Amino acid sequence: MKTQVAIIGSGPAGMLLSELLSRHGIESLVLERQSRAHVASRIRAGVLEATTVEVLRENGLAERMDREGHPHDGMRIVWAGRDTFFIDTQRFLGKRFMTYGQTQVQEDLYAAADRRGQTIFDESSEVVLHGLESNAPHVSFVRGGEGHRVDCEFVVGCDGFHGVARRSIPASVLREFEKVYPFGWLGVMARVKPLPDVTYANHPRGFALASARSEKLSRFYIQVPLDHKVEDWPDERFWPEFKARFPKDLAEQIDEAPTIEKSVAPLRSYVAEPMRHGRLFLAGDAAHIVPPTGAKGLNLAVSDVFYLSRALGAFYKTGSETLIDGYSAMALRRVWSSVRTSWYLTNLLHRFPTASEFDQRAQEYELDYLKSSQHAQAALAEQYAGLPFEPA
Ligand code: FAS
Ligand code: PHB
Repeated sequence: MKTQVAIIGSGPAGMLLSELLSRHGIESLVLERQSRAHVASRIRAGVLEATTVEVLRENGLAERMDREGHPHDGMRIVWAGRDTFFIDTQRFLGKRFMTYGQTQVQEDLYAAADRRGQTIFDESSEVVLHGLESNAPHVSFVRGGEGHRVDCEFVVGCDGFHGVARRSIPASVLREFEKVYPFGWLGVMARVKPLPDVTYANHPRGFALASARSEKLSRFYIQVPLDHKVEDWPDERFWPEFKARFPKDLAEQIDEAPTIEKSVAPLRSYVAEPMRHGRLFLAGDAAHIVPPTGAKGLNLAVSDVFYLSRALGAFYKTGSETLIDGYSAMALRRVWSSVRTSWYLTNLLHRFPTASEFDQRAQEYELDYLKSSQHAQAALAEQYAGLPFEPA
């Protein structure tokens, strides 16, 4: 088989990339390890930055999002059961963000791929990348018990943190930066009305987050110790603990119902540099992971893909390699900005088991400063709503 761009992974990065490339008239082929049903069933992110919303709208991918998604003027921070303030992205920046599930984004991307006849080889195993330092790379894989080969001009690793692409970059070239946090998040989905705002809580009992999927479906999270599993958190334990971490006036607004999904995820910050090696590019979780506190993971996948599709579009249209040569540095400027913001919010809002009294005091005075300073709130609002893309 031949194609111009071989994409590894059919998550949001891979599927959005195939869409944007097709709009540049560039042919691609997607290789995915899992079944389509498995990929479509994953429950993950829920906040779309203003820039992500723009990319989806400008590429005809936002009809359902605009119908079912919920725009927000900002997000709320509450802490220690007393103080509360609103990071008003609309007032500071004239920008709103959207709550709309990654699960729905994935479905919309698959539907668009079907409409344009995109080639997606699900359940492909033993994917191996070859000739990345040549001008004629190829990808081998096994599907339906048979070996296959795809000759291409570029390979893009959209295969997530545990994928094969990043591991195909020589260790002598790759630089990795990592920070692992001493706690995880328990996430649940429940058919109850959401709070009015996406609300982050810092409480002596630990972090909690109330978010939304629709008027009748909420996504809730609490910080849990690293060794906790879903089994440790039956509903009868989750609901009182979750509500205990919010001020009384908000806790009273939280209805209870049987949870319909429950998962525990560890938290880490991770960046791999460079995001390009020869004819291989990395995009999305293949290159970076952020703690979900800043709601950046999915949005970084979108910004990587926006930059890369623009760069490949210029290459195929004019032969210029300027943007593909500059892709890694440009993508990493936004990646590190989001990585820092996610790290900052994780430190601000969680209770660290090893925190000293000094650490705790410093955290509380940072919250006091954020509550009292419009400048500090504007800076956080700018990061949370999503920085503008850099011009080509
Ligand atoms: P993905 O991991 O989504 O997709 C990679 C794809 O590549 C997968 O389908 C995988 O099957 C495939 N693949 C892997 N190896 C392969 C191989 N060798 N061959 C072929 N295919 C291969 N972000 C937020 O903003 N907010 C959140 O609340 C949030 N919660 C999360 C919860 C969990 C449990 C996880 C894991 C992530 C969460 N994230 C969250 C981050 C998440 O949304 C990612 O940022 C987003 O899925 C990134 O998309 P991709 O880069 O496409 O990677
Ligand atoms: C979500 O809606 O799933 C969500 C919202 C905000 C976050 C993380 C997850 O920071």
